[in-house]
Amino acid sequence: MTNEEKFIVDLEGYLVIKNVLTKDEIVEMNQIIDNGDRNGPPSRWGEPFKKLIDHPKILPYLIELIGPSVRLDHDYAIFMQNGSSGGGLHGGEDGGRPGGNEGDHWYKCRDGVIRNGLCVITYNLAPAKPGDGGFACIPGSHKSYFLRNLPDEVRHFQRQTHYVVQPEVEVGDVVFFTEALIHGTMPWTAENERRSLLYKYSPGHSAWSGNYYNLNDYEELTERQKLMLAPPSIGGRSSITLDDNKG
Ligand SMILES: O=C(O)CCC(=O)C(=O)O
Repeated sequence: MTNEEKFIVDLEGYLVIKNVLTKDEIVEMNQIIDNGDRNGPPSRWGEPFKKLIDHPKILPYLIELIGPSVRLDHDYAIFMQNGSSGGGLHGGEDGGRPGGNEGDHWYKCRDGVIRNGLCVITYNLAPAKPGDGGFACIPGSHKSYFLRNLPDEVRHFQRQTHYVVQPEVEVGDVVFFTEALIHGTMPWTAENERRSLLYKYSPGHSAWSGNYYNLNDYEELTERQKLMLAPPSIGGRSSITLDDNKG
């Protein structure tokens, strides 16, 4: 992760990482999706999807932004057709709503070290051009003290404002965002289907999802993948490292 990328994550709460997936990876995953039933978490759709658990180009970001105990909390796919309606803006440290309980949504930076609660890595298997819809967010809102002041009509995309953005992505790009950021899904207007795979990570001591991974659901896992799929705990965890052969 470069110094500039760290600057952008601190400033805006999200980051577009270009060209993470190769053409071969994209073709293979799209073929599996074309021929498959699209049910369950994508990490169980076969080898190319399992590799995304600890993709070598993404792992350095996870370790730097969530810490060396990072674990995969849950994963799912979003498919949208032209006219799909999406979902309103949400997230933020308290959900941005009175009574919000989004306890795992937080962002902190101390002494130059960034840490987050639940974070998302979105793999894009289809492009989202300006105006297509899909992922949208309010850059910088992960540090806002006034989330509850967000008007409902903005939250539901009924009124356009300059501070809600829909980042452009090309096939193979990844969007990182912290769930402390206000974000949501705009209605999809493109002719092509939206195909996004969301792999969501938490620090090793915490969980957003109440369902933990069952290692028996996977044919073969590396030691590192086993560690990253482990349920949350404080004690008894080995650090995740960039070394392929270790945890
Ligand atoms: O990618 C998107 O459409 C947003 C997904 C979302 O709302 C979430 O991760 O909570």
